[in-house]
Amino acid sequence: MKYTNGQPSNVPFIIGVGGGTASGKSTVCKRIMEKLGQEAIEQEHRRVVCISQDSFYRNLSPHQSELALRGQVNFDHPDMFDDQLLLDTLQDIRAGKVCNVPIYDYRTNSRLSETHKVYPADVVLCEGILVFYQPEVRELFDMKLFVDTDADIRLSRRVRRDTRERGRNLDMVLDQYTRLVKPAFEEFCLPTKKFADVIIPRGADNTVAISLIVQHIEDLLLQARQRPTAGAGPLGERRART
Ligand code: UZR
Ligand code: MG
Repeated sequence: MKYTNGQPSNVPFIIGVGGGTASGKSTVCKRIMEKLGQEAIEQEHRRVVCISQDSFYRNLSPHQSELALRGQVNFDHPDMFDDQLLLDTLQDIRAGKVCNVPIYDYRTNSRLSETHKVYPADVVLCEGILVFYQPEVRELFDMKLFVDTDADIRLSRRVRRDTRERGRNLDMVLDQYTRLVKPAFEEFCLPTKKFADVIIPRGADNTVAISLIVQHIEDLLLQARQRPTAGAGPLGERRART
């Protein structure tokens, strides 16, 4: 939570969650949401919301789409993300606006025509492999977590996930991993670990770290409820409904 003149302000607290592919970023966020009882609440009424950098992958040209089907596009490179759209979205989130976030389809490597709405909340989690890469985006986070999971565990998870959920075959996953994913992790993602405030070893298996973060978020939510402005303005109205 931000303080202005010693008073807590209505600006949401934004937590960045970085880390290598299949390190457990999405699962860490899911566990946090579950433990805070947010998953059971309708989207519109949640006090904690989660967005993913994957939603901000750029649309590919027809030629790039063809290459992507053959595993020849480097999706782990920072240029693949629409940083401006992520930046604008985070700024809108800070301003308490309802945002439309693209929905990404990993099977076709493209954005779906529909978007999903992100409603104002007190705490926002933003997860992705390169969320700490661009300085302008990085500066918007009030807290930075880095999920640090061994490379062999990440690779085995990635193989399972990409073959089961993302329509890939084993050869393609392994080839893409050694040729593109691993070098990009070392060049672009790993160096961002130094920006983290908290490093979470073992990802979602680290229940102690998750509990500590949940405790911290609960404190933030409690402070948000005690704000003098509670009951007025968009956050107050939303809180009144929950
Ligand atoms: P996480 N990715 C795809 O596989 N297909 C796409 O269309 C877009 C992204 C992968 C991307 C990256 N790399 O490693 C991963 N590749 O999604 C990031 N190749 O997702 O953080 O959940 O692992
Ligand atoms: Mg993920």
